[in-house]
Amino acid sequence: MAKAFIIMGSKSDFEVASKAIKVLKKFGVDFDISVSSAHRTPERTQTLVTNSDADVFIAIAGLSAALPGVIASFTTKPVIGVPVKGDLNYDALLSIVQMPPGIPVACVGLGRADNAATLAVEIMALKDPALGKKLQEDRLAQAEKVSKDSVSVVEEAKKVE
Ligand code: RP5
Repeated sequence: MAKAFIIMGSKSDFEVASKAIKVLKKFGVDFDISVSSAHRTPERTQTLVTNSDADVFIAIAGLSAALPGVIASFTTKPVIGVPVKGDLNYDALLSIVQMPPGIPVACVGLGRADNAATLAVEIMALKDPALGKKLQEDRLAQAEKVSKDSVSVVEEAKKVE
């Protein structure tokens, strides 16, 4: 069974991580979760990654946000980085995006752990048709919501004076 591994640089990243947890649970995807820092616990990070049987890593980190890159240095499995917003808007985002050639990580928007989880599910669905079907159903549900929202704004627009 496919599995994701959510690693966050600090417990303070949990609010962002919970968005990924919600999506993985929605799709019924198994996951491990842990706190480990690229700088504070480098050996622990290496051990977690090298001993993991996960298919995809979701790495959540703020500030210098080295965690996704460090995880990628220990595995050839896909790593999706989630930059956490801090005092500066783009520090973590640019840090995660700017990997050197040959050691890529994917990077989603600031705090967008939900998208990281959806991307992880899409990767795992390549070898899992049942999961692929769930993704298609989810896309359909999103499209239906847009249609409903469109009908409702037409009604709302009539009330605006
Ligand atoms: C990063 O530093 C963590 O990912 C977190 O986003 C940020 C602050 O960490 P704490 O000081 O809250 O532990 O490494």
